[in-house]
Amino acid sequence: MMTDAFIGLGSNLKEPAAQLARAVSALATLPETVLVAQSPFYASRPVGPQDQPDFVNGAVWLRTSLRPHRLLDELQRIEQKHGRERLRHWGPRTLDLDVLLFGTQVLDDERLTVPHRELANRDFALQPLLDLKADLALPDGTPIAELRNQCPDNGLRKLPPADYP
Ligand code: ROI
Repeated sequence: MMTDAFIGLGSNLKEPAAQLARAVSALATLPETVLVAQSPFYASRPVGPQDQPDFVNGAVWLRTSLRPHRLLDELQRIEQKHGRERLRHWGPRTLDLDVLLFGTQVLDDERLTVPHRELANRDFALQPLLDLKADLALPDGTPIAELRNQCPDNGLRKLPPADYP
C-alpha cells in the first residue's frame, strides 16, 4: 500500500537553499518511494532563539510503501550524510527533515510523533503543505488551511526559483 507522506525541510547554515535542494534530490531516490511534488522554498525568521540566521524552509510530497519508522531511518540517514550539524536545542542546523504527515496515521512514540507536534504553530511548515495540496487536512479532518489562518505570522518570504541552486 502506498501512503502520501509530507516531509518538512529546514536549514539555516552553510547555504541553506543548497542544503534543501540536495535533500530533495536525495528524497527523490528513496527506495519504494516516489517524489510527487516539491514546494517553493521560503525564507523564515527563526522560531526559538533569535540570535541565529534566518531559515530556508520547504516541503515535499512523497508517495511511499515504506513504514513510518523506516522512512524516518532514511530521513536521518540523509541528514547525517549531508553533514547534519545541530549546535544546540532549537539552535541552528544544516539540515532538518521532519515527517509532518503520514497519510491519516497518528503516531506517538519515543522516535516519532505524527502529525508533527509543532505543526499548527509553524507557518514555515503549513504554507509549503498548502502549496503542495490546498485541501490537505489533519487525520482528525482539520484543514491545514484553517491552521494556517490561525498560525502566528513568522514573516515568510517566498524565494524566487532563480535563487535556488
Ligand atoms: N525556525 C524556522 N523558521 N524554521 C525552522 O525550520 C526551524 N527549525 C527549528 C527551530 C530551531 C525550532 N526553529 C526554526 O528546529
